[in-house]
Amino acid sequence: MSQEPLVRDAEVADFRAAVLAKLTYAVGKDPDHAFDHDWFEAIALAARDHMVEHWMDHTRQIYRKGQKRVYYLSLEFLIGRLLYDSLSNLGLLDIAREALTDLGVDLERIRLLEPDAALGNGGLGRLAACFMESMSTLGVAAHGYGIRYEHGLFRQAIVDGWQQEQTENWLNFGNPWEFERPEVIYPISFGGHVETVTDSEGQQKQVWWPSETVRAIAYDTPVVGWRGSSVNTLRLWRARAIEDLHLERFNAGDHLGAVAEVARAESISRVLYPADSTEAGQELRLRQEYFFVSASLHDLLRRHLNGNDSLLNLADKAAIQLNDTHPSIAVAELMRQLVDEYGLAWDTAWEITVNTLAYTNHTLLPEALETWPVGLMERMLPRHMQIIYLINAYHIDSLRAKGQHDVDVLRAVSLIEEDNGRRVRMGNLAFLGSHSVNGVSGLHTQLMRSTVFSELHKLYPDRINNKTNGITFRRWLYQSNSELTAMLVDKLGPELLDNPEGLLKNLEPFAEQPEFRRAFAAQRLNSKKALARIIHERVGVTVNPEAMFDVQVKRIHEYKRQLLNLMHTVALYQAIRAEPETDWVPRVKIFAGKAAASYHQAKLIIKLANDIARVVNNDPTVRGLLKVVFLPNYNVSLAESIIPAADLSEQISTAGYEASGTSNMKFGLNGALTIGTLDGANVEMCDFLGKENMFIFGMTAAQVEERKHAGGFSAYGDVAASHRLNDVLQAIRGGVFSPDDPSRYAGLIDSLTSYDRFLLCADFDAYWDAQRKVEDTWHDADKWWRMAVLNTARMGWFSSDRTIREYAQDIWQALE
Ligand code: 26Q
Repeated sequence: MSQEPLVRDAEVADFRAAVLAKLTYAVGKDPDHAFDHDWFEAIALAARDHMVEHWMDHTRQIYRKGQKRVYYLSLEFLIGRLLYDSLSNLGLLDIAREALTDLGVDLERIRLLEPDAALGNGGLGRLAACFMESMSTLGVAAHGYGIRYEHGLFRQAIVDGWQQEQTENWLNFGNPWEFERPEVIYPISFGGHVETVTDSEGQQKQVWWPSETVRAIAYDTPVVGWRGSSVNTLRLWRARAIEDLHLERFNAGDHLGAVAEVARAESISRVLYPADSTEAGQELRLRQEYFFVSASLHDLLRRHLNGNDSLLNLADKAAIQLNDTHPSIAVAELMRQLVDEYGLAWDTAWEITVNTLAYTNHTLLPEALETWPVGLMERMLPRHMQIIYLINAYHIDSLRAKGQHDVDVLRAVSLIEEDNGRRVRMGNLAFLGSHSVNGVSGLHTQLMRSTVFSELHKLYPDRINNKTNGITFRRWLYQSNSELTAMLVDKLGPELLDNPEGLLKNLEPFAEQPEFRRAFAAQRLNSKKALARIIHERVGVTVNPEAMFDVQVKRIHEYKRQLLNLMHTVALYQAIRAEPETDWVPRVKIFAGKAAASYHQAKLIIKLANDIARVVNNDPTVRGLLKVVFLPNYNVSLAESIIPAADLSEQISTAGYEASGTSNMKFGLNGALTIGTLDGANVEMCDFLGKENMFIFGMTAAQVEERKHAGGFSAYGDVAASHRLNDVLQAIRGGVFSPDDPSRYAGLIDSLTSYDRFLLCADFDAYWDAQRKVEDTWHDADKWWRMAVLNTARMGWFSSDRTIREYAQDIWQALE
């Protein structure tokens, strides 16, 4: 950005003065005695002031224009740090850096003090954060709604190779980005019973007499778009007890009981559920879901009525997107508010509900599809259970009226699952209550139509649509890889930053320039050196930055097949030992990711990675040709350091199981090459990049399905057919990596061979072969870096701006 030097000097001076004022009057510190954390707070508050001006302008403008609003309901927003994000989008990053240098403060050092806002588990939560940023960038009038968890996702420590969960305390030093709104408060009720009463006009009404009420209090965080374009609000709810202390009980001498009631209410917003797939229905989780949905719907209906005379036009003025089934109780709650609280007729309310709501599905894994026991629902939300029964009855009646009497079909589309204790199927509820149901990649959407929702799809053939995920380039390129960004801007011009979707492809010709390829490789080496320092600091392993950095970072899950990668690691280790004279490509295998606390198999895989790392890293015969690193506590900030430093991106899920993946896009954008299966968005990446620019291997989703039907989960045949696979399994099973407990992995390997649900053994040889192609390509540096540059050049379509534009056009009708 070229700017008049005088204007710039003035901006630097202004920012410096603003930071000093915040430090003095908001933080209460003298610059001479301020700690780094005080500076962080002062800088954040100064940046926030800039946002607030845009925020108020933007809000007034939306009001004036009566712009349609988009509400993104999500139990997770995996935000990470906000300091560079805010400064960068406001165009203040360089100005702030200079202003602080004048004060003797290093902005980069201060940046590291900010705790990650880790209010999410993984891909789904990070997607919500990318979407919030893109909606602000595109000027969509959006509000995110979620829970202000006091504790985000647990901190992962690795102790003796095992994962240990520690409490995360992101609010310990306060949160300078948010505004508490003590006046925005709603009572949220639970339990009790429902009574049928007849009103003065002889109409029957259902009246819910709840047994318990808590308060939801709003906390707002402004979300600024690129170039400060517009600022939206992320509104997170905190649960408080109705009374801070139950005085009557306290006075009666029941001191503990008085406090317990408060604790029960406030536990709702205490902690994020650390699972990335559903576990047995837990009451507190359902309380969280209902709590934030009810507060958000009250809030948005009230806002609607501030600018409109009635709720009849709600669907014209508001779109509500449900991020997975987690907020799907919204279907029943919106019906309840419209019918019971606002007195609308059932049919009118149903039409408004369906036209306003839309649902995004993120998984097909049967064990991850949310269902709740009918008994629990009846106890906690008796009126909602009635409404769900009624929706179901109308739904089934309408099918019978159309001549559908097939019991299997009726069972499949029912909201109630009858066979495994009676349970409410939240996926079917969200489907029926929405006008749009979308998947997150082409393949995933196709599989939604042919598997879990096949019967509902036949009834509503236009409802399922695809919206392939995307990522915000601001965070995942401009902020996390400023060096590469500067190189791209140098070649393609500063307009690139405003239109990477259109302009990134102009990089293609540079793939043919040896000089540019060298510069591209040199830049990567810088990022790798920085990561090598982090690796040394965190796990004490020295790695060679010239080696190939082969990276798999994501939640640990069997379908993502970190174990397959570890099996390749062992095979490589054995091959290097067997043929020391071969010209092996030096590699660093980098793993990171958290396992759900109760997911034993995933935790054992973490232990195995650490066991393999210890043995391989200390084996002198390997001569440093192979290093294995498990980096603890993977989070957004660590991802920002790892992704720019990756040469090879591992996206190796069993085909048909990864709904989309989004780190695959982040790696590709930063110029890493992908080794992967034809799963999720890898398929579309392959379309855009060309299959010659990726390393694709393994069974297709169709082949996986076929083998499933043939009952082929035994891996004995695969093992018998592959010496290499057999050697790997023998070594792990026999305790080569666990001499302290030689049978530690016997169960893991035995279950893998007898029932290989995710087909690791079936894909092993193909994976090995693809890894050899990776090495051949690495040996041919010209080829490797040409491919790398083309990866960056062709990723423009994977911007979340493109995704949001599609949502806004096709689902929300919310583009100006
Ligand atoms: C549900 C009930 C109770 C407790 C926890 C949960 C729960 C929480 C989080 C269930 C699922 C999740 C998260 C799922 C998730 O992250 N899915 C990922 O979504 C990404 C964005 O669409 C995709 O790219 C990934 O493929 C998908 O795995």
